[in-house]
Amino acid sequence: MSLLISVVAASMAIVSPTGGMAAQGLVVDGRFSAADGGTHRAVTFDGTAVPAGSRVAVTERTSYDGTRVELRISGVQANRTFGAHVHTQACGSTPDASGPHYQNVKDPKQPSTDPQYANAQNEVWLDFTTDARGDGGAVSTVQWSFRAGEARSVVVHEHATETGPGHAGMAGARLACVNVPFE
Ligand SMILES: [Cu+2]
Repeated sequence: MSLLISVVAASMAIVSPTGGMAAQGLVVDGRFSAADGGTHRAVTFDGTAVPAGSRVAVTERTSYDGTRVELRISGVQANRTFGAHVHTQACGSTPDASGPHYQNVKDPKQPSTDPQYANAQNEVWLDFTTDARGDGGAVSTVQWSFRAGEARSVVVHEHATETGPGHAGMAGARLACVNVPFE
């Protein structure tokens, strides 16, 4: 936690050479709780893949040239590849509550499985593979900023994100979700 905060604090000192706008950031850090209908920062729907008590941290850094999102997870299933994305809605007591993926340019056809829209430049993809301890993470950098209030969570999925026509953006079941008020 303190390390992540210091990373963001350092980034805030960076000043854009063009606009004079300082970079800004936020950190969300916590443990997954079993989805029991209560209000939690982070919930798991699969206690085998993402045990209650495992840790998650999401760091967002915004600047004049785009947005960088970092996901760190620890204590989940070891040696496994998970899909992960920024979603539009907050986490809820059911996996579907987090809504579709956030898209910079919205696909008029939802759910979006067209690679022209469902791709890692138009969405924020954070797929990761855990090590033998069950720790893993990913960084995504995109050349745009989130629309206020439209990106509200990171969802961890069953498997790596697919990219082909008709399947793009799909990553299997939603295993866990962490609330992040992206700005
Ligand atoms: Cu997703």
